[in-house]
Amino acid sequence: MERTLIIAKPDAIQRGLVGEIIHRLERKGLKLIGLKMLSLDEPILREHYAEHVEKSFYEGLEKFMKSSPVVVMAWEGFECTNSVRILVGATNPRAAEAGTIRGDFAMGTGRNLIHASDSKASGQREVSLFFTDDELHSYDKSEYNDIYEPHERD
Ligand code: IDP
Ligand code: MG
Repeated sequence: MERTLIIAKPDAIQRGLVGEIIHRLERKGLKLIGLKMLSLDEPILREHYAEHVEKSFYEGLEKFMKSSPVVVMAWEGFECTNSVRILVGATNPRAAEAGTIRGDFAMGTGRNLIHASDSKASGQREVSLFFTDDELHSYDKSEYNDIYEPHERD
């Protein structure tokens, strides 16, 4: 099953929105397979945000991501990366649709509450960057019969 990485960023921790983020992903029908709180350092941020390291906003982004602990989560679901990006909303929260996490709760592009993997391949890469195999849990989710058709559960 496809996996995707979510980070509740320092602004979500400060504003008490971690529960809201988890709630939205849970009620969508996604399966939580890993979760931990940690403080990010420069090496992991440079790797995670490799595509942005040369950009003008990177220095501010790194400083912000180190400003308090974050909560990282691995979620699983059929074609979950794309569905999660739709729930999360546009990078600039002022342009994000109402009903999305960023659209409902954020205003600043550099304070957009949440990271979500942007493709199936980056989901796979990012989940293994933040979690060891031992930290990822395999279990049956009884609700799946009511969430998916049989061919979507494989
Ligand atoms: P995404 O988080 O929606 O995938 P990316 O383009 O991958 O957006 O950018 C990664 C993160 O870098 C954003 O979530 C945001 O926190 C920050 N960022 C991106 N563009 C800007 C900008 O123009 N100014 C400030 N921060 C930015
Ligand atoms: Mg991105």
